Amino acid sequence: MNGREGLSSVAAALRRYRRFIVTSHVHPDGDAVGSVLAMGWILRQLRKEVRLLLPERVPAAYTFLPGQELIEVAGPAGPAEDAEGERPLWPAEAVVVVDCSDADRLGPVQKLLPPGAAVITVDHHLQNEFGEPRYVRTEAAATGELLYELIRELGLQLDCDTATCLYTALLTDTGSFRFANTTAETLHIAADLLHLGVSPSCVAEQVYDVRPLGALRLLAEALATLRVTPCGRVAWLEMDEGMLERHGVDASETEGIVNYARTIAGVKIGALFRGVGPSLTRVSWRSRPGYDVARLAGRFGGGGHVNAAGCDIPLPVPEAVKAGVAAALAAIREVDGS
Ligand SMILES: [Mn+2]
Repeated sequence: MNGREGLSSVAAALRRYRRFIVTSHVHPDGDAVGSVLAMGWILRQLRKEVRLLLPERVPAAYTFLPGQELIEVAGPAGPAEDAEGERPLWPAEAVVVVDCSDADRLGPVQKLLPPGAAVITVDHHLQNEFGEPRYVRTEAAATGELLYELIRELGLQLDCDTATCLYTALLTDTGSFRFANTTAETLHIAADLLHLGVSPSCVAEQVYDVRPLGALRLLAEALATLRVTPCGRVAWLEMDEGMLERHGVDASETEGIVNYARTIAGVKIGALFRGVGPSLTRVSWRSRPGYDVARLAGRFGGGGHVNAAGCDIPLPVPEAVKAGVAAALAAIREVDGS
């Protein structure tokens, strides 16, 4: 169920069970972290036992979020394997998956989930593969928007800390309320969150303006690779495997770099090709309204949103660039007709 019935079925499921795990996708972003924290708060308000679990640690930009210290990590920093090489399962009757379209995107979290647990989903991605109960609304700018509705549905009184988590989810998934997914509803919710005491300047400062020096050096090196096709409609940036290490930053600092490729006048699709292995390239896609990069990413087994998507291409960067740029040009020709 994707509409209002989905909302009440999720609310009922949250009331039904007692012990929960709340989790989200690999490479957690502001919406993932903010939504996990907000869902944790909702469950505590309902007097449930809850553990928050992410596949990777919270990126530095989001460590200002209230309650983030409660998030446990399933990856290398998570619980140790026992003698049989098994990791202890987390006892829970239900797993709440927020802002995540399929089980593969849970990464190392998958192995820690009790097999019999019910799965409850709240998400806004296209092609969400989880079953009922679920509340999926793809027009929502952020999962944070859906959690705001859920909080209303449950009749809970939002506090300033949780409002800050939801505001951060909205802010980051809309590119600071600039992307095409920003609606009147998004801004109404944001306004209500400000009424609850959220400081937009403090959140923006923490998210965008407290960066390690290495992140700026990384950006400079990535921008130096900028290329544009002769027709001027596709632009892309490249990063080699050693780039992050050279600047002493983690992958979360690559977030947003792809947007520079799409900024150029005339460019319809921008991309960032990042080598993550000798024969594996991670691609982030951004597009202008009217050009569907979720479908483009889907051709390589990835997905996401219409104007922001990602995929992995099992090729070294130069070959992945060839394949990716050709596919992007083909996608543009389908729309433009030439
Ligand atoms: Mn999201």
